[in-house]
Amino acid sequence: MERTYLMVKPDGVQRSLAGEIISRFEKKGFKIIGLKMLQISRAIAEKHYGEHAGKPFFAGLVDFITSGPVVAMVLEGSGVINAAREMMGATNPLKAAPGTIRGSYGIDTGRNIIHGSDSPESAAREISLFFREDELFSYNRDVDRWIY
Ligand code: RTP
Ligand code: MG
Repeated sequence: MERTYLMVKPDGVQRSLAGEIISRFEKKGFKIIGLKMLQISRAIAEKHYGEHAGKPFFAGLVDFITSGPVVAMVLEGSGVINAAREMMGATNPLKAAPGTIRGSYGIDTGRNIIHGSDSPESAAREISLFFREDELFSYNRDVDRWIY
């Protein structure tokens, strides 16, 4: 089964949106296999957002993502990487479709509430950056026969 890394950013935690966001993915049918709150160090933030190093918004992005606790999770399910990106909406919340997470709750690109892996390669990299193997759970849900 496909896996993705999702993270409620510091603004989402401050705005009490963590539960609402987790709930959307649970109701969709995706399985939570890892979940925790943490505050990201600058070193980990710079690794996580390494593809953006050198861009004008990089320093501000690292400042922001390390500014408070985040809620990190790993979700499992068929097509979950792209489906989660669709449910998040466009990077700029003003361009994100109404009903998406960013479209529903955000305004500013630098305060866009949630992160999600954008490819199988980044999902694998980000999952291993934030979760140890023994923090990821393998379990069966009876409801899966009503989802798949
Ligand atoms: P994310 O990685 O956080 O899930 O967001 P994303 O894929 O939708 O967007 P990405 O291009 O990877 O950018 C990472 C984060 O950097 C901030 N950003 N600011 N000012 C700007 O032009 C700009 N562009 C990107 C956003 O907070 C974005 O989520
Ligand atoms: Mg990205």
